[in-house]
Formats: sequence, structure tokens, C-alpha cells
Amino acid sequence: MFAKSIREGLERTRNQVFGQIMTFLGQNDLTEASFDDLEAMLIQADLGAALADDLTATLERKAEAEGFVRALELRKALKQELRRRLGEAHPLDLRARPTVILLVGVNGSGKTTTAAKLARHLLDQRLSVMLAAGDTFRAAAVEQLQIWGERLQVPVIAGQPNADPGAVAHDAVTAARTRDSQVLIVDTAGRLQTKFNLMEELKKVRAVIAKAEPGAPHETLLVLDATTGQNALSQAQAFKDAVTLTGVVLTKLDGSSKGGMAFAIQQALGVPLRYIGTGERVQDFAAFDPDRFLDGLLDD
Ligand SMILES: Nc1nc2c(ncn2[C@@H]2O[C@H](COP(=O)(O)OP(=O)(O)OP(=O)(O)O)[C@@H](O)[C@H]2O)c(=O)[nH]1
Ligand SMILES: [Mg+2]
Repeated sequence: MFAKSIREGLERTRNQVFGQIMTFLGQNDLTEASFDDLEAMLIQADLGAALADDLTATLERKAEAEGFVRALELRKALKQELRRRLGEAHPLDLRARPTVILLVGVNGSGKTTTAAKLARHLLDQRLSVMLAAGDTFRAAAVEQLQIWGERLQVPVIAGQPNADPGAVAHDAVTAARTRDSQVLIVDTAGRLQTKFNLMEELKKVRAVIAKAEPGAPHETLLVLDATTGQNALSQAQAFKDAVTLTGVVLTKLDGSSKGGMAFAIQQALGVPLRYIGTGERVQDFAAFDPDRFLDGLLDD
């Protein structure tokens, strides 16, 4: 089965708020109120108050300097400004062998599914991949990853039920080195960023990996549900403080997300968006491409 295009995957998200913004900036003339309304809509689109304010102020200055009279002129400037703020694509650096990728995030954000999707994405690039079942809390979590491993024909390193996740991560790094795997993807248990002990445990997993393989984890990706809204920022900050994130995977962009999180997260954390998830199937996944993303989010 073919993967959906990014634009297809983002259809529902596009129809939430960004579609309304595009309609709003249609064939009419600009008024003073247009900017306030735009700012309110950008906040609704999950850009966050600070970014919405900054973006609107930038557009107001531009409109004044260039003498915009039509909403369509503002629409074009908005698109340019959104594109500028998305930054450039930041592909993962996969040169280290093994490259260890640690996936972290709150419960249900899509970590295990992302581990499988990422594995497949890397297999498609002809890289050898291994998975580590670092979520040892629930037997079902290990099974979920093992099922993916079988489907993708990728080895899965797992421990006994309730094993120490650090020990599993350690074994997995050793196995990846022994079998000369190019990439090891470590799934972890979901945890609320406010639970001190669980965040400490995550730090420990990271430390064990760092000790087992110099330079690892090479990537620590926060898997973030795009429908979370502004709470996502405090989640992201807490994970960043605990384990030094190198990127974000934004999942469930096919659902009722507003899409603005893609802008807010990069602005607030200075951490690049690496991949997007647009469905439950393993192929509903893509490296983040700012042009295609924006094209999927905005109507022409
Ligand atoms: N629609 C949609 N669903 C997704 C996406 N990614 C994951 N899911 C679904 O979200 C649910 C949770 O996904 P998991 O991968 O199990 O999430 P997790 O972060 O591993 O969850 P825990 O291990 O419980 O913390 C599953 O039903 C997935 O199919 C996505 O991009 N789009
Ligand atoms: Mg999981």
C-alpha cells in the first residue's frame, strides 16, 4: 500500500484553523481589525501567544512598510513568514555505528509506533536496524514492539518482565555493536513530565546508554502528540531539561490537531522537528520537509 501524501495526511489539520485563516485572508480589504483577528486565529491554531504576537507584529510592520491594502497581500506575507519560521530540514546524522536513537515522551504520544515507523523508514534507506524494548513496565508494551519487529524483520532486544530499562538499553547497545547494526532505536515507557521518579529513571537510561557507547545516544527524540495543544510546551521543556533533546517527532497530524505546534515547538525549544506522523500505519510517516509541510497545512 502506498503512503499517503503529506497533503492528504494533513487534510483534517488543514481544515481546523489554518484553512479558516486562509479563507479569512481572502478577497476583502484589510482593516485595523484584521491583525487582531489574525492573531487570535494564530493562537487558536496552537502557535502559542508569544509566537502569535511576534508574528502578527512582524506582519503589521511589513504591511505598513509596503502599503498593503488587500487581505491577499497579507496572506502572501503570512505564508512567507510561516515558512521562514519553520527553518530548514534537519535530517538525522546517522554516521556513527551504531547510531543510537532514544525515543521519549508522555504516555500514548506514539513512541512505540514511531519506533516501528522510523525503523521502516531507515530500512528503506538500506540501513540495518535494531529495536530495544525499553518500556519494561507492561508486558503488552514489549509485545507491541516485538510484533512490529516480526513484521519488519528487525531484531528486538527485550528483557524479562519488569526488567530494569537501563539494563535492557545496555544489552541492546552491546547487541547492536556485536551484530554491527547501523541504527539502534530505543523505545521507552511513557511518563508524565511531572513525575519526578520517572524522569530520574529516564536520565538513568540515558546515562547507561552513554556509558555503553561513547557519543550515544546520538539522537534523543521527543515524540509529541500534535493534538496536545499548549501543554506540549511544558512537556517538551521538562524532557529537554532531563535528557537534552536533539529533535521532535510530531505525531497524529492526521487527527484534529491545529498544526501550529510545529512552529511553537521549534521557537520555544530551539529543537528541530525531525519527523511527522500522519496516521496509524507504518508508512504514515515522513522526514520533516518544511516546504511540503507548509503546502499541506495551507490552502493555495
Ligand atoms: N492517527 C494517528 N494515530 C497514531 C499516530 N501515531 C501513533 N498513533 C496511535 O496512538 C496510539 C498510541 O501509540 P503508541 O505508539 O502505542 O504510543 P506510546 O507513546 O508508545 O504509548 P505508551 O507506550 O503507552 O506511552 C496507538 O493507537 C497508535 O496507533 C499517528 O501519527 N496518527
Ligand atoms: Mg509505547
